[in-house]
Amino acid sequence: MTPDLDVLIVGAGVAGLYQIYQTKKMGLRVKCLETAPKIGGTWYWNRYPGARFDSESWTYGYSFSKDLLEEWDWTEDFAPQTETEKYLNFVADKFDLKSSIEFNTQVSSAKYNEEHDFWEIRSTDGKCFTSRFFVPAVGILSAAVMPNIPGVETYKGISYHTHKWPQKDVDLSGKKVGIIGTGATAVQIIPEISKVVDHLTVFQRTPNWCTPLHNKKISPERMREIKGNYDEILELCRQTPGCYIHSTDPRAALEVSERERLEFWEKLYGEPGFGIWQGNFKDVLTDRKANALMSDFLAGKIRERVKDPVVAERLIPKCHGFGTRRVPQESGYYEAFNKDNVELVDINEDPLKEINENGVRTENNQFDFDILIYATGFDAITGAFERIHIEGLEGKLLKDLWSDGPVTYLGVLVKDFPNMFICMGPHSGLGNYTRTAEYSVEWVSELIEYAIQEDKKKVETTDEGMDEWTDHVLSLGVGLLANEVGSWMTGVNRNLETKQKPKIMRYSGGHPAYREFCDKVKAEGYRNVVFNP
Ligand code: NA7
Repeated sequence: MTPDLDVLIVGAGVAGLYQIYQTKKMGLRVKCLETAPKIGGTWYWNRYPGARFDSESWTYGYSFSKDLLEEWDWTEDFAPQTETEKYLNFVADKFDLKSSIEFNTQVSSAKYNEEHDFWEIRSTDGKCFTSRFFVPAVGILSAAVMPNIPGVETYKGISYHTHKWPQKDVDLSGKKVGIIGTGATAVQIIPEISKVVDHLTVFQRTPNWCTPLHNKKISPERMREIKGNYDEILELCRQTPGCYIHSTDPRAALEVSERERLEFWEKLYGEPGFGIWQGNFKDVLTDRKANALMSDFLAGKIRERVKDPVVAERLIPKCHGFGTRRVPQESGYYEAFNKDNVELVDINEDPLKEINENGVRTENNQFDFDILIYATGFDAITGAFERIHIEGLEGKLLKDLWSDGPVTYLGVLVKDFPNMFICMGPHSGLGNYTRTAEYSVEWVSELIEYAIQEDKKKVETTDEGMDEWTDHVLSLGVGLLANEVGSWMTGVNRNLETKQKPKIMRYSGGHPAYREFCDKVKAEGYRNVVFNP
């Protein structure tokens, strides 16, 4: 029995779209299943006010087509969601990718059929697709999570999770609004909606170290200049650990004078984007003393910017150092708390008791709302994979295999799940998403091409491969302060019983080293990959 398809991709986001492009280029039969009615993934779903890039727009676009680079104009250094969604549609139309996508199709299970050597992929509406190769490109931040607060289902007003923000405009003007969460999403939405709502109550459990985005418009002249420099920009991204334009400073914070240190931090604080996180002194993210000094510097900034000293203290993180959780990039976040219509409730001081039909009840107060916003994040990195029943050989489930943390070879292959090639999952080289996704898609596509050319029915890894890679990822992660702290980056979600302890979820050797490793595996005839076992 031959399968309907050569390659079935799940997810039409940044990675999935490029995987369609590559698969079509190889002349294979491809289909992509997408839950949403439109393409875009992250950039389709997260359409809340203020949603925008934290990576420079002109480093985020696809690089595989010179024409595309030439044809597309970014209008802001950190493009808003609307522009990015438009960009992805432009790409999909230009390369005729949409005709390969089945929209409104949510995958519920993927099971390897051992008799026929193909994957059977089923959707919630009862369809079944068979495919030789299965490429889940489901994203690391796509499984949204509601808070486990008692009574959450009883609220009678309007409520939205930021990830499921409606297509239509939401009129927040003159409304009493509550928002739960103060992660990167909340930090984008709060200043934006504080301009229109009658009153905004922010429920904060853990403050974050937020740094200024310093977004600005891109003039047509500057865009022309950027286009002329794309080769250099993309090469720079290739060389930096996270594929951003920012790269770690070779100096150590503890080796330079206090004056030099503070001057450098002032400079970084005044510059756009992730430079302050990705381009800081080399010891800031690994040395507790250096990290504490940097955190003190930022605490000073919060105290300067927030007028009420009590509110300022609430906004200063006390339980984790700078950069050990994802650094939210802000545009007027701290100033929002200087407004009369914005109130910060620290739920450590006044614990959140329940959500009821009118709003939120804390130990000391009842807060009634017209609209309640859940900016409560995701079951990150592995969540979207685990929401699909993925069953490999002998009934083995991916979810069970990963219950103690992910195990993979290169973040791509998993033993006993033949012909499944994960695109941008745990333990892979993550960073500036498009830059890193392009590499992963190309590596996977070459493996598919090789298997087809060599007529290898089944492609798998070995126990040795998974042990080697998983040990390597775990050893690289030791010493990075972020891996000791609970956050989505370490797979912690306090709403989920099984996700309470930090784990090393990301490859932290830097993308150049990741590429070097994967290139070498290929050059060695796909070491630790077995064909037709
Ligand atoms: P995050 O960064 O995971 O933030 C979620 C926020 O919601 C965070 O402040 C949580 O507090 C808070 N939260 C979650 N559940 C609860 C409950 N039950 N009670 C109170 N507060 C809660 O998600 P984002 O969407 O902001 O950002 C995700 C990434 O998407 C972002 O980093 C970008 O890369 C894009 P906690 O910190 O757990 O105490």
